[in-house]
Amino acid sequence: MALTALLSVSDKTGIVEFAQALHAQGVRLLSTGGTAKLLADKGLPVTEVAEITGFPEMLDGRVKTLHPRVHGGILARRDLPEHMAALKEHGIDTIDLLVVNLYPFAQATAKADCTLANAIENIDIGGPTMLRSAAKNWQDVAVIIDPVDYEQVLSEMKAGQITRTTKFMLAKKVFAHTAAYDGMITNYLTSLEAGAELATETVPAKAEYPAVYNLQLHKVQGMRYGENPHQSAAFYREAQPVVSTLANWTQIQGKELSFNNIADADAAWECVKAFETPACVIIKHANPCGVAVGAGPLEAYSKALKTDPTSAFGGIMAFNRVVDADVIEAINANKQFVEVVIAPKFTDAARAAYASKQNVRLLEVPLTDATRTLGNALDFKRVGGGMLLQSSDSIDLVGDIKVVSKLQPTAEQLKDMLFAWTVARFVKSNAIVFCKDGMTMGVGAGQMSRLDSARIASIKAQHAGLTLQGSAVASDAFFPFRDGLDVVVDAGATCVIHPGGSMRDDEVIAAADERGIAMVFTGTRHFRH
Ligand code: 93A
Repeated sequence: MALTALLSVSDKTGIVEFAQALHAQGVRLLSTGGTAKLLADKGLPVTEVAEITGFPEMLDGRVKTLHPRVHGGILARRDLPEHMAALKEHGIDTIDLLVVNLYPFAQATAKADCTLANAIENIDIGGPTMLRSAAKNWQDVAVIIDPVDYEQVLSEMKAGQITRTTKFMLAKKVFAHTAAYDGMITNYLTSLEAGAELATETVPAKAEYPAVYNLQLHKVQGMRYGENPHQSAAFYREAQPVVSTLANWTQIQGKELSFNNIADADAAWECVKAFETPACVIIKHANPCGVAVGAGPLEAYSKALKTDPTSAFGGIMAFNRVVDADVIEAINANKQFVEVVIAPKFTDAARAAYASKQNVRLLEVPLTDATRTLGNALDFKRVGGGMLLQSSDSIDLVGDIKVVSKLQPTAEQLKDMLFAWTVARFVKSNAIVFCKDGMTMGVGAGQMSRLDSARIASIKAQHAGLTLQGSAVASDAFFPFRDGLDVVVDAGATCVIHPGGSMRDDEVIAAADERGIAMVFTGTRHFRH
């Protein structure tokens, strides 16, 4: 007996060609209003579902396929004589292939002017119901939710029949899809401003959270391993990553990116984007170990490397300007081994200069002055059994900075302090960053005590042979006591920038005056974990 397929799709991509191929194989076509019309217009013999249910589509299409003649035909177990007898008794035909995709809820709610009423109308009821029926009865019904599967199903049908393996795969896809679809609806509804459900006029969803309920991720690559070799991993990209974020990369050279490569490349890229002037950032284990600005990328690189050449070995480097061969030649001349270099563009000469090091991964990420300050609106952090969500740490340099010391900083000091403050935002807490002349001189990162970060930063500067005399220091949060301040002044700092706001601000300001340094409060804190 001829097989029957029911086709009911909102995304009509490829449906005509698929239906034509089914028809060519002698499959009987059943379909709903819009889909049926499209197929009939193309000259295909198609029966409307309304004809077999004996009911017209009603309630503005809310009830089209919710009928025993549809669900009986899908859900009946072909191996149970009593099921087949029940179908016969009620004059129901089996449905062997179901092709459904759902009302486009994500697209509808992504529109800024989407009303709650409009969102509600885009909640598909009949589609998921059929999908679930067919996926439950996967042994007897092949169910296609994704147009990419049309081809495989067709070729298997041509070869004889759709395999069990494929039918099971298709069923799993359905439950994953309907679960995600319901999740999306839940996220949307819970993201509405309180009371929105009572309002009748346009109710935009909470502007800050669209990225969550519209977050569509696509697997880009599996990885050999995760953060460590015993962990499995993959990279997923958003359907439409914000311009100028790392995920827009084009890899122009090098081995496949690893989990840690991508994490560090992101840290490098976000940090280098924070600078307007030509800058270079070198990252190791998610922390900057050298950041500098210069007249051009070459000078920025040479300065950044000086901060901590030891740590820079095997690092990940980012530039916010086109990289030319002179930079690559300098990297080669320094015998600096790097894992990844990221830039808005590499010139042909730069590529040629790196051609002998095919293992080094070169990534181009589009960047313009206009897109420099754009980034992800939201930040996620996985915790046991849940997820923390926050708006991203502001990209603004500082709010209102306030000089709190008796000594006024010079223009030069102010420049160095603001540079240090920008870097500190990208250093894991507790962060202490010494800078001078547009380069980092010592970075203390990720310590449980600010005092230790201060000590480590000055020790690292010593090891690199740098003098901290006359340097500026940024601290990502306030000094709780004067001891940390004393450490950085002892090391040579003459001006310090930090948020302020401690109970002992008076003690810390008095210490700055006693030591004769300039001190500036930013009023904003930049913890990073
Ligand atoms: O409004 S529904 O929730 N009620 C239904 O009974 C129903 N049956 C199919 N939505 C329903 N559908 C959906 O209609 C399908 O999931 C598909 O997205 C869409 C196809 O409609 P048309 O063929 O008229 O374009």
